[in-house]
Amino acid sequence: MDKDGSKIIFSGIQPSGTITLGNYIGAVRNWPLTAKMGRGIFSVADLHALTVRNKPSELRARTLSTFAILLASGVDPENSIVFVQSHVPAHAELAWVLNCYTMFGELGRMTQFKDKSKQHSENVNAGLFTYPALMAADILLYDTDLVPVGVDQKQHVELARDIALRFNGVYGDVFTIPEGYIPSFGAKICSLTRPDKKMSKSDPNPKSYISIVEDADTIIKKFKSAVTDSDGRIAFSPEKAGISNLLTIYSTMTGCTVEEAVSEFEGSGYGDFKLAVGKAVAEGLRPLREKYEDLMNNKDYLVSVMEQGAARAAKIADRTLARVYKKIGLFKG
Ligand code: AQP
Repeated sequence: MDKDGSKIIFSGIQPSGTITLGNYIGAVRNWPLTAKMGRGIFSVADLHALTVRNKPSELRARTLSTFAILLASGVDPENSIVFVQSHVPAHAELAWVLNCYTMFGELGRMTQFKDKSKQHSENVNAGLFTYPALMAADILLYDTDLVPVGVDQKQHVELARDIALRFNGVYGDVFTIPEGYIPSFGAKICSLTRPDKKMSKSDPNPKSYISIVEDADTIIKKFKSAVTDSDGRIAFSPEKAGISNLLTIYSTMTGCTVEEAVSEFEGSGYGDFKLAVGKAVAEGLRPLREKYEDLMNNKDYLVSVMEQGAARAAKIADRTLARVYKKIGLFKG
């Protein structure tokens, strides 16, 4: 809760690739909407992106472009705070403290840890394991009430709550207990090539995801090659993961219901349907893409917004960290 009683809404995104349609529908497009309920605080979570090996120049470039995408998606840096995680050292500092209040067993049960350990079996590092403690620090530093995320992050938000409750149980009401804000529809957009898996920005196969700033032709081409099934019916059901995913994308991008989309395409072939979904997405993302291109041509502006965002975020975060350090007994002369 903010000083004036308004709700605090916090979320972040890793610059581990270019923001996908999944990230956008499941999380980012809800950020400016939820920010209207109170004060939004949004971050490019670059420290989180270190759990995999990055080429330093690419990580730097992706951090800037992710920041630009957030602004192009409607996050307003006047009304909300938008910043890069590593520019506010309190995140790493509180993460260490919270590591000491997070149980080994809890971290081991995290689905994302299990999935990513399989995916990157050559580099199962301690950061990958303790990622949720850093995410808890991100959230708890700002007395966050709501965390708008996709369904894959639900478990991590729940762990942040558990950590906060455990800490408060020992030291009193230090942290606000956050709640996840998961959209009722579109919280898990699936891969275009493997519709049983979620769409991910770090997927090695670029055909599996739509980057929200790629050109219209590429977007349409990727939808044309999206994996479907062989029964030829346009229907929404668990057995038809590919078609259901495309219906979800179509309805979230056009604002119609799934039932309306199903009746609109009744009798159409898959080819026409996929083309229509591709066109709707390419058209729906056009304003965002144009704004993004403008912003990327104005790096000085982006850097100045980043600096202001970090200063505003640090003011709040440092206060919370000082409160925590005092409660746990760290000596200050
Ligand atoms: N496929 C998805 N559908 C809906 N929401 C999604 N999110 C991610 N994928 C989908 C939501 O996007 C936000 C930012 O995600 P993140 O960068 O913190 O990491 P992630 O959840 O691990 O997303 P990716 O794209 O899969 O990244 P990589 O490939 O690096 O692991 C979160 O709110 C997330 O729920």
